[in-house]
Amino acid sequence: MYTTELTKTAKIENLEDPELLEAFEARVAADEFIEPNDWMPEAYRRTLTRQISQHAHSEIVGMLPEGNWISRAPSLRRKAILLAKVQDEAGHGLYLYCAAETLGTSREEMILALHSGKAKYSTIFNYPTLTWADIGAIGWLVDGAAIMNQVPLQRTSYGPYARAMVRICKEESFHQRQGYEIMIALANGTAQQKRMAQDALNRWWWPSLMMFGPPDDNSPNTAQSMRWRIKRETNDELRQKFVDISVPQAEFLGLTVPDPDLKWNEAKDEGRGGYDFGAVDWEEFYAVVRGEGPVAKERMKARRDAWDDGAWVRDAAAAYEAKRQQRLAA
Ligand code: BYC
Repeated sequence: MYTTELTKTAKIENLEDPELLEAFEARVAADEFIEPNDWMPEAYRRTLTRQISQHAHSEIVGMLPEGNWISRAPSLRRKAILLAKVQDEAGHGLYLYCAAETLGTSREEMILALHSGKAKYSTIFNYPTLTWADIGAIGWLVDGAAIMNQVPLQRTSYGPYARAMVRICKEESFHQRQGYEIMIALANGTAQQKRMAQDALNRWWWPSLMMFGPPDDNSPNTAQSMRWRIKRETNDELRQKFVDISVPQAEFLGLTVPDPDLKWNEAKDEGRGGYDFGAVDWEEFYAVVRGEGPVAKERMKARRDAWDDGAWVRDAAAAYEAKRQQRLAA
């Protein structure tokens, strides 16, 4: 079981002005957006900073597995599309860092927290992209899981985060389609291409289910985040929806979901039906969260090197701004 900073600060909440807290909770309950200058409980600020910065880090680290394939995409068309997608992820990271900054933590602090291993990023990006089919599977499943998680975040209670999510979701939806289209081409291609597609599905299926986070009964943050409408659906609810949507998509491709326990259950979800699915390997999830994923070291090295290599650009921009201010003051 995780202990988090949030649980530690839960006690501090009691020290906060009860009237302010009550007014805040009433606004959240009325589905009003909380804005940067509004009063908010420290634990709300802290959990949002944690979640939004982790989300921003995921977008930026998420560029790496795909960036790897830009030079090897099988055609000019595929290359142009992949370039645009990777560029979109950079944009998502930037909107999210901006949203997180409105809570009072600087971008530099957030990035240093990532580089020191203090801040997390999505487990999914600690798996390698071995073949071109992985780029299809990432678009289809990883972006598909991301959309499932992010559509409800357009209604999250913190205004800047909700607004950033609107544009991100539009772009993620295009990403998901481009991935599925790669899978369609491979699944309808030669026997070897179809095997590649199946192999990618086998490798990305379970890690994609892990993206939604631990099961609700072992998720220390979900209950409070649902109360404060930071999260609008729980980890397990979203995971179930993802399985229900993705299984027919795999069937359409003529591929097999690598889960022998997968079974349609008519009675599930208050009679609407849904899939029962096998047990996720949570030991693997926690190991990857601890930084033991297959390519975790490589990913962090790439991020730290990019930060170091870009130091001259930050210095030049800061020097330019200082000069501009001097000129304005003169
Ligand atoms: N990976 O109490 P819980 C993308 C951590 S990128 C790593 O359920 P919470 C894309 C969690 O942080 C997708 N860590 O937490 C980009 C917590 O640890 P701490 C990224 C995980 O926050 C490029 C602990 O486990 N999307 O879309 O209520 C290309 C307990 O968990 C993970 C977002 O970030 C994980 N998978 O719920 C393609 C969406 N899961 O910090 C695609 C926004 C859990 O307390 N984030 N942990 O020590 C969220 O919706 C929520 O933060 C989560 C977790 C559902 C992820």
